Amino acid sequence: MTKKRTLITAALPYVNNVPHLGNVIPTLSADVYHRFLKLSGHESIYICGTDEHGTRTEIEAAQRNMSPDDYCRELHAKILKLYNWLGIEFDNFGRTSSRENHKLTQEIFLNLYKNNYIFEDTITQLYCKNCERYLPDTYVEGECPHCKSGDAKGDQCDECLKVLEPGELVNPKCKICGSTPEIRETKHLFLDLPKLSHQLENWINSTNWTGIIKNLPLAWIKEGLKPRCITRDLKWGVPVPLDGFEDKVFYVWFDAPIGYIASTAEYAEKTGSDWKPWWKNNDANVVHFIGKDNVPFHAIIWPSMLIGARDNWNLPSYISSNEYLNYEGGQFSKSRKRGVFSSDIINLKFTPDVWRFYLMIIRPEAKDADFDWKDLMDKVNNELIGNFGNFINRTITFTHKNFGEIPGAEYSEEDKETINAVEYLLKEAGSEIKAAKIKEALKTVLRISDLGNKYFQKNKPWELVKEDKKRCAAVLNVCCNIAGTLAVAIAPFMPETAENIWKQLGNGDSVRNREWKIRELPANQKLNKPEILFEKIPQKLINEYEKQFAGREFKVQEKEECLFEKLDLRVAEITEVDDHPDADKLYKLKINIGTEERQIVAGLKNYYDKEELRGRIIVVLLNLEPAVIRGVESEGMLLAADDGKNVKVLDSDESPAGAVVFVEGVKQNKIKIIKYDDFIKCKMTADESGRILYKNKPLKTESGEIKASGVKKGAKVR
Ligand code: B3M
Ligand code: ZN
Repeated sequence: MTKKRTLITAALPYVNNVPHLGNVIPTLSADVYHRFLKLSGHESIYICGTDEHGTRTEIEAAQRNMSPDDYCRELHAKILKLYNWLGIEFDNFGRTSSRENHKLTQEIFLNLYKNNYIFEDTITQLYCKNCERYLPDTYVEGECPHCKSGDAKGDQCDECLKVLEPGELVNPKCKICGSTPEIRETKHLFLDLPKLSHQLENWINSTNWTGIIKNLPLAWIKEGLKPRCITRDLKWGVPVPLDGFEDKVFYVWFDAPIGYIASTAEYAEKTGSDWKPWWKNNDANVVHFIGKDNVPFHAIIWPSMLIGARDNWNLPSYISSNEYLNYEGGQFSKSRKRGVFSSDIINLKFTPDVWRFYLMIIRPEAKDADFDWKDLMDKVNNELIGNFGNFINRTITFTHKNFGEIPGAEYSEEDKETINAVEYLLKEAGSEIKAAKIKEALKTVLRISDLGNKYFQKNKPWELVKEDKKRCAAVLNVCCNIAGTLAVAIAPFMPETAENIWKQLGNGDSVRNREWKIRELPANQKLNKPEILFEKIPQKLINEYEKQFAGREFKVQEKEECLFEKLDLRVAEITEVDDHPDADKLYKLKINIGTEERQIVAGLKNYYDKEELRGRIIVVLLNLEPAVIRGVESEGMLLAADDGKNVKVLDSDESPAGAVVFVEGVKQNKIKIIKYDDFIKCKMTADESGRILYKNKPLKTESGEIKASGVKKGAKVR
């Protein structure tokens, strides 16, 4: 941090997605970092915005009968509102569709072109005849050619992080209609990454970075960078300023990072300042906060663009990349209504600061983390309230009652040692934030209040007040100053709480005008009325939220639709049972369906031993969209009946593996891929003898009926 100023960015949220709590991690981390830099007197600005281009926007806008611009403007405002609610303070929150971004994107492109880092080539692309459009990136899915993961997107596999070119996907499917797209040839522009590889390597080697942000680019360079296609056949995007490319626009990931610069330019315009010192001639640090799936774009492609444009652009000084946040052991899923999204949290009973606290204390720093309601309750009730809140509250309440003000003091040796220890911890927390170890820093702040509690407890001011009022005054003076220091220390993480403590301590200004230093509050400063900082979270509320966000399968009322005809249900035999390497409740099963073997993941560990499952005849849903469940591919789903207490697999002893499961009178009309959401609408329940009924008719095969023995009548099939 030798440079005078720092520009901070957080990954630009896609305008179409309501950010879930995992998406909020980089945004919030950057806010903490920014607030800290300001408290330490370092000039910094925080720049972000919405990432608006791409097919998805085009389609969603059309479906609403809106222009992409109107549609994006509306969503942009919505997303900004959610972030504001969380107390995230951007200096500018721009839009990648802005005029400024169009201009800068074309400019940077033309420089790259002039410097011979762009070339033209014909590529094969996926075209969906049914939808009459080329299918870029987010609208195809298929198998990753590298790691074989089943749900790779068109431009990247989230499992192995490899970036993909259109057409590389194995077994691609159109996500709009499910049909298999055809391959067509079109002319496109490429960024010549191989040509830039050497300069990129030198630069990466010159950084003192560690971890993924250094290792990933170096590993890719060693393997040999591939040219990157930077144009797409779409309308909504930045037009390509080159003859012969009038009907194409830039690939979203080409203009998105340039959006950081464009958003800075908007900030400069707003404030009547110049944006260039933030981005040129190495005068400023540029620090990006992102999730780890964005590392290739920020540590390889983006710096290569800036190097190749040769215009004295600042390269990133640091990239803080966080690992993934899971939701209660699985993934967040908007379509399955699983997990908490930023649009939900404003309606729940916690304050923005409580969310900020929990998200930062579990920040997936060194490894993936899990959002877990019970853990949230524990951390808030025990660490935040039991430790931090308790210290502040007992200090201010006791001092207010007995002195009404910050008492004057003569410090003992022990007092001085305590103050030094606090000072040391505060410095440590500061260094940790600077190194983007935000979760560690928050833990260090909690060590300060822990130390305060121990000091309070040891000195027993409630006895001193009767026996030695002078000593009592000194002890409470130390405690008030620790509380004041904590107000500053917690300010980047919990800004409202910080102001609240600061005010209770009798200060008239805002804590944000103060410095990252140990406090020396003036003796005789009048205290304000003490107030409880946080409310304890009751178990009942947590149970409620757990249910509310667990996903569709917990909802009782679901619109009934005849979907049975679409299900491809078959009898299968379990041939192998293994533990899922990464999840306590799951098994990895190999199943034989007569014509082939498949692998599926099943949550049966709490209900069956491996031996009970091996060789067992079961029923599987074959056309469920394949999923990767905590890193293991699952091609289908095993059906079980669940009465709330017992979970039993469906079976049919008489039927051979591969036998089709049907219901008399329902004509089969199977589709290729069925979504879980649609499957779950199809209500199947057990009767008193364990037969499985759909609309009062039993499920069966040519050889006999399907049963689930040992569940109560009404058990639901899932
Ligand atoms: N729009 C968001 C994501 O991949 C993506 C980030 C762009 S940052 C320039 O989560
Ligand atoms: Zn299609």
